[in-house]
Order: sequence, then structure tokens, then C-alpha cells
Amino acid sequence: MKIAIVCYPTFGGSGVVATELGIALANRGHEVHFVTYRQPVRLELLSNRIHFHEVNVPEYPLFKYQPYELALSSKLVDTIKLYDIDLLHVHYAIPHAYAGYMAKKMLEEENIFIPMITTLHGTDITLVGSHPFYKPAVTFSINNSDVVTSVSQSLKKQTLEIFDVKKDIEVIPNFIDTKKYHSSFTDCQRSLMAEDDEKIITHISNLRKVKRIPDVIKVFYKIQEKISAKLIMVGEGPEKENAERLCRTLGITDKVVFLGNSNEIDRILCFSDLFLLPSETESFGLAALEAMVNKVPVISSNTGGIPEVNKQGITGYLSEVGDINDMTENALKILSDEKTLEKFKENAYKTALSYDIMNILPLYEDIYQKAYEQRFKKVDY
Ligand code: GMT
Repeated sequence: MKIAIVCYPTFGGSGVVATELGIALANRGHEVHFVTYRQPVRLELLSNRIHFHEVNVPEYPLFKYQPYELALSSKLVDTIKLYDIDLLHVHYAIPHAYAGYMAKKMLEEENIFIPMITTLHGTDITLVGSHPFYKPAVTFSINNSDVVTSVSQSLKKQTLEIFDVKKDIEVIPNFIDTKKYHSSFTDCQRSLMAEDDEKIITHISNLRKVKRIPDVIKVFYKIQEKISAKLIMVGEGPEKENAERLCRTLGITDKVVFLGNSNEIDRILCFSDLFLLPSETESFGLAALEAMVNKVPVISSNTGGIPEVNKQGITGYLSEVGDINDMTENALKILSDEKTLEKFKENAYKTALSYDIMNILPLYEDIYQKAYEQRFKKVDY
């Protein structure tokens, strides 16, 4: 099949999922066309089955806001026609599903019928999409997609609660290519980061408010009062400066390393002992799954789709949002005993294996096939 994928190309779960999915589809013989404003960060290997089409929005001084949706829908129309694309898969409803729908309608004028799959990722529903400014457009885009998928049961439930959805939502969980990970802790070069007796605790995100970065720092502060530890903060975002300031106030700057954005997540997770994810809300928690496949247990909040991934007392522990004392206690339970830590590491890895891309990819291929077969049918509800 020839598939056009629209996503955000930046560091962030939805872009990562879309990119990894595209790469896997290409490996299965499909032809994949990424349409977005920059080459996706994880799209390193361009093969003859992977194409990238950049959306340019020409600056026009008369416009206060440059119309990205317009440029995207036009680019989609051109790309779909030029490459004879069979199907459009948009990741993140805003504004991708909206622009995709416009492209679909423009193409229909020329008797070209393209099914559109929309995958909901989280903040497009829970934070941004539910805002009254966007809600009618998001509701419309969801209801007018040919197939809608969400990355967790929890996100499906939230979507049905927030929007007047007339369509079925299929849950297809996020995934990981487990073959890419050769987790052997001997060649992780952990000595570059910490002393032998120090535990390495890691947080990876785009450091936005929803990630509750001060909780990460406070939990770490309490952990290092009891055991020797280092904190590695990976990512860039608006909460970074506050976090650096908090570390200074707490007197732990020498124990916290801010690495910024990194393309070496696997190397970092390879030498990590524990992953912290105290988010306010999280539709899935791909970062937790990436930690788990690298044998890193997870201390997280019990919110959104996280409990579908992080299993209480098995792969880590879950606490109420903001309960830093409980998170600290749980972290210490895992870290203070090597045997327990080893057990949690193994459990995390085993659980992550069930999310292998080879288990999830056929679910997408299946809905692609069904949507393609029904492409001439009008969406009606
Ligand atoms: O969480 C982020 O900061 C990025 C965001 C995104 O839209 O890229 O992630 C969302 O999608 C990921 C992939 O499906 C999920 O794993 C994240 O849980 C979800 N983030 C939130 O719901 C806050």
C-alpha cells in the first residue's frame, strides 16, 4: 500500500510513534510518505520506500498567523495525486485531522477517494482539543475520519466523555521495536555518568507543565537523602529553567545532569536504574515503555493510560498524582535491594515485549485494508 503519514516531526510521543510506524510499514514492503514541516527526528534512515515531503508555509506579512493547515492540505493533495497514495494516516487531531479532511474533500472533487485514519494521542484531546476554541473543529474532524484510533483505553474513554463522538474508536496501543534493544548492562558505560555505588534515576520528556517536573526533582531529592544517586534529566521545554533553579535551591546541582534533547535515549536508559514519570495526565506514557524495554522499572503517577503500561508492584509502582512521599517510598523499595531491583528490571522488560511492534503493526494493517476497501463509502453517522 502507499500510505501518507502526517505527524509532528519534533521530540514527542506522537511524532515518535508515527515515525516508527512508518519505518516498520516500509520494512513490511509498504511505500510510506511523511508529510510534515520538518524531517521527523527519528527518521534517520531514508530508504527507497520512505519519502519525506516538507510542508512550507510562505511568510506573508499581512497575515498575523501563517495558515499551516492550508499549506498542509494543499501539500497532501499534491502528494497524494503525484504518488498515487492509497491512504492517509494522521497522527494528532490538531490540526492534522482537520487539514486531512480538507485534502480528502478537495480530492473527491477530482474523483479521488482517500480513506483517512486519525490516531488520537493524548494532549490533542485532553489538553488542547478540549479547549472551547478548538472543540467544535476537533469533534468534526474525529466524526469525519474514516477510522479513529486511540493509543489507550483510557484515552478512548476520555474522548467519549469530552466530545460528542459518533464514531467507533479502536484502541491500538503504542508499541516498541524490541529488536532494536540489546540490553546488556555491561557495555552501557555507566561509569561516565555515576560512581559505582550511585543509582541512576532518569526522567525523559518535553519538560512541560503536564509532566510535573518539580515532582521529579522533589522525589529525587528525597531519594538521594537515603541512598547515593544521580538524576539524569533528558529533554528541553518550558519547565527546564524552573527545574534548574529548584535543584540549586535544594543544593543538589552536582547530582542532577540536564542533558537536553538526545538521540541516544537507549544509551541513557541502558545505564538507568529507575525511571520517573509523575505526570498530571498521560494518555499512554511511551517514555515509560521505552524505559521498560531497556529494563528500567517505572515510578509513575496513576493517571490516564499509564496503568495500562506500568503494572503496580510488577514493573514499578503507581501513586496518586503529586504524592511525592509515596513515589519516594516506592522508589526506595525498588532501589534499596539489588535482588528486588533485578526482579523489577526483568519484569519491566518482559512486560514491554508484549508491546512489540510485530504484535501491533498487523492491527494497523488490518484497519488500513478495511478502510481502503470501503473508500468509496461516504462517512455517515
Ligand atoms: O507527552 C508529550 O509530551 C508528547 C505527546 C505528543 O503528543 O507527542 O505525547 C502524547 O502521545 C504519546 C504517544 O502516543 C503518549 O505516549 C503520551 O502519553 C501522550 N502525552 C500525554 O497524554 C500528556
